[in-house]
Amino acid sequence: MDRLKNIARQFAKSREVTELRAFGSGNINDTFLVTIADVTDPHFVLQRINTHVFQQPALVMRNMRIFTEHMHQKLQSETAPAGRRWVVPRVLLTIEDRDHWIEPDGSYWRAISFIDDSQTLDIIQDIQHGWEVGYALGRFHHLISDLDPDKLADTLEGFHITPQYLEYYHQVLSTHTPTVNREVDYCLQFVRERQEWARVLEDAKTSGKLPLRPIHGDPKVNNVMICTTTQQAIGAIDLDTVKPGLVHYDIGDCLRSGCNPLGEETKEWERVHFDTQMCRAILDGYLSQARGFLGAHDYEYMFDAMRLIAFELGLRFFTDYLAGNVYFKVKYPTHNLDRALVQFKLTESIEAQELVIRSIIEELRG
Ligand code: GN1
Ligand code: MG
Repeated sequence: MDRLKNIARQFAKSREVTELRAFGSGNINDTFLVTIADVTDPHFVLQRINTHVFQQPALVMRNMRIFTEHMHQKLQSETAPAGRRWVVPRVLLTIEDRDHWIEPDGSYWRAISFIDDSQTLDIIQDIQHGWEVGYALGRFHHLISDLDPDKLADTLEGFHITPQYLEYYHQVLSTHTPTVNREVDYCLQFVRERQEWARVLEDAKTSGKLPLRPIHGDPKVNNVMICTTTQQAIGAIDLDTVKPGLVHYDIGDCLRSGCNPLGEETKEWERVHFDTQMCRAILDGYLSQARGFLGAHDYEYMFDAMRLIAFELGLRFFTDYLAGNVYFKVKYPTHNLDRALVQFKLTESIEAQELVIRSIIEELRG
């Protein structure tokens, strides 16, 4: 704890660090909420960037600066939707004016401002929350849509490129022999049956149907800040994967996360299902902001995006279980297997409701 406080002091500058506690439920970075002796600004967020995942943390910080600057300019230059506020977290600097702090053991730390009067929720609460989560993604895409994607570095190569996750999966399978039980068998077969289709978004990208745009990369439910007074979405956090990609990765991720009422950490994987009512609310919120920049192909691939990103996350969890839990943080050895089962069940439910989901998309595109 003393060591952590000492790191926090680099960003607190002359203000005393009075409290520090673990914060949030991220699977990659370690996050802490720091309280300092400052009446107007008493908190900030301290994070250790996982450099096993983000091997070039300096690029992550550079992207974050470019992105934040763009957002602030854009917010100043246009009128916000009526009665709405949107907040972009600030990168805090150290005593030496750096955007990071490196410990003697090589660990890489950064700090960002805390958004007051707001919270994030791990599981979707109700239809209104769903609409707000969708709105947040739409607003985010709108605000970032005129940022030249070439200005952003690729901080995580292969992120959301499903065929590459499949390649890695086969590599892991060839060197690690899993103990086969009912669950593992279900997963192995699940992946086997969907391998060909898994290229769907990459093929659409290659053929020019879907363009590269700046994206968030990780717009799951608990990365949307909700104002505790108005219950409105007021920002998107976790900006490490802001980089060029397909908005479909984001749409799929937002929906696979928001339409799973049991949440991605449930142990009751056999009860997992995709809630189409929630899908309508999230898409409605999203399209209220995003209609302006989406074209016919974008709508055409929305169903595949939902199905694919749920499948892909299941594949990533399952592969990590097989590889010995080297990527995602786990609380017990079969944690990633349990998480994979949840995503595969969700994928199955999306597949079973294809017609309903497609008709929701058709109806909402207007
Ligand atoms: C990881 O660390 P966290 O929880 O924000 C992962 C996402 C997954 C998510 C699943 C860089 O995000 O892609 O969707 O877990 N981030 C990275 O909860 O791999
Ligand atoms: Mg993340």
